[in-house]
Amino acid sequence: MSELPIHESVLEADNGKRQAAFEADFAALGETLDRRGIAVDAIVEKLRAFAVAVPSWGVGTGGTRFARFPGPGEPRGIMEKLNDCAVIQQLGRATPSVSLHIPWDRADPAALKDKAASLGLCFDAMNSNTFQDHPDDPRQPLSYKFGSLSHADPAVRAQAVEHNLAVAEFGRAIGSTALTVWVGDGANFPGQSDHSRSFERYLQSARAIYAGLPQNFRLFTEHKMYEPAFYSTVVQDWGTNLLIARELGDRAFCLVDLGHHAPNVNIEQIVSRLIFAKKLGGFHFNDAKYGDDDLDAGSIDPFRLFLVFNELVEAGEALERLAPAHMIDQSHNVTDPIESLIRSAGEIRRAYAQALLVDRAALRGHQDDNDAIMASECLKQAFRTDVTPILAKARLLDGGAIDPIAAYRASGYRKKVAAERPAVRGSGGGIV
Ligand SMILES: [Mn+2]
Repeated sequence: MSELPIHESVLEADNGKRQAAFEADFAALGETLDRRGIAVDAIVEKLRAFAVAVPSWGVGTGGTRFARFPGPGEPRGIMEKLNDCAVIQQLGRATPSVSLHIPWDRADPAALKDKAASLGLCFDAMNSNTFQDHPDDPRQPLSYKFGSLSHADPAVRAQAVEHNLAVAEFGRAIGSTALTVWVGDGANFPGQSDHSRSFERYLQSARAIYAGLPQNFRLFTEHKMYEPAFYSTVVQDWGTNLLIARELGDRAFCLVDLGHHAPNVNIEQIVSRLIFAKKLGGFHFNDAKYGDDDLDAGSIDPFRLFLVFNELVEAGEALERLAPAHMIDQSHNVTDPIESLIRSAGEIRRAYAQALLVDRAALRGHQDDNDAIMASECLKQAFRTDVTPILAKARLLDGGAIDPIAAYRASGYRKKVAAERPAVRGSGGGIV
């Protein structure tokens, strides 16, 4: 039944080389945590239960506004993308689901379901696309150049609504239970569009999508400060996003993409507010230095990622009721996308593990005593703890690799698929 892409012997050999050192490191960390009153095995079990979805578009090489440099062995369609996603899951054991993007991943739903099942994968939230035109789709003849859900022309809005409902229906057929909507609608110049009227039109369209969703679906709306619109964006921040989610109803939630905020914005506080409002729908994890850079999660500011998870752990039961979706949303320009996604999934779990180590009773005591230094140190102690052996243990117990990137390199997978998948010529910009 299993068609896993990496041969078991490769995994065993690589793990075998690392087993003794790993065991020693894990035991040492267990002792350290024991002195802090933390049972290491309980942390391992929580990590094993924590999954994050891989984006289908993430396994291809991304680009910038200037150029795209294709990598060897790029997947040529959704079935090959699923093979690559299976490598990430087989070695990292943190990514059992894949988030699809329509129309890029359109295929026969039954064939998709069978393929995913054979690889031990399932499908997470669906993503619609009304930020580019679809000349090959007879159902979408109108252009989104000047917007989609908020477009001035009701015919364009209707087309965009229909596309979203078709994506949800496609998702229902493959077992997905959520639709993520991000629109690039906005203006490049003051006066180009009216802030109020464009938002009202957006809401009207969003209501139509919400009303037409399958009963078991959640709707995630994603805010983004700028790009492609450079003056104003219709769903520009979490405040507007919260308005939308509240306006639509109980199954509408806000999606937080970490790269979609102004530099230095306190994202963890936004997360806290959305939990308070019971409207945190999920995340698109990535990292950024300047804008929506879509770099590997935790690669620029791991402390911020930790602080986001600190809010999630702090929320406890309130978060369990919300059950936010965890998804990666990245673009890989200079790395092997499989390696980047393995690394990101690991870093996301690392932040979660570190957040689980925070002594919450002590932290509250320091907060109530106004002891700023000790409260801050309480977080820093958890963040400074090297939880690498815990991550490895969680992977190992689920049949993964102690060092997944090393095992991937040892497998020769990229070389093998490069021979099977002819190189595609570089195209223009490739930000997704
Ligand atoms: Mn995103």
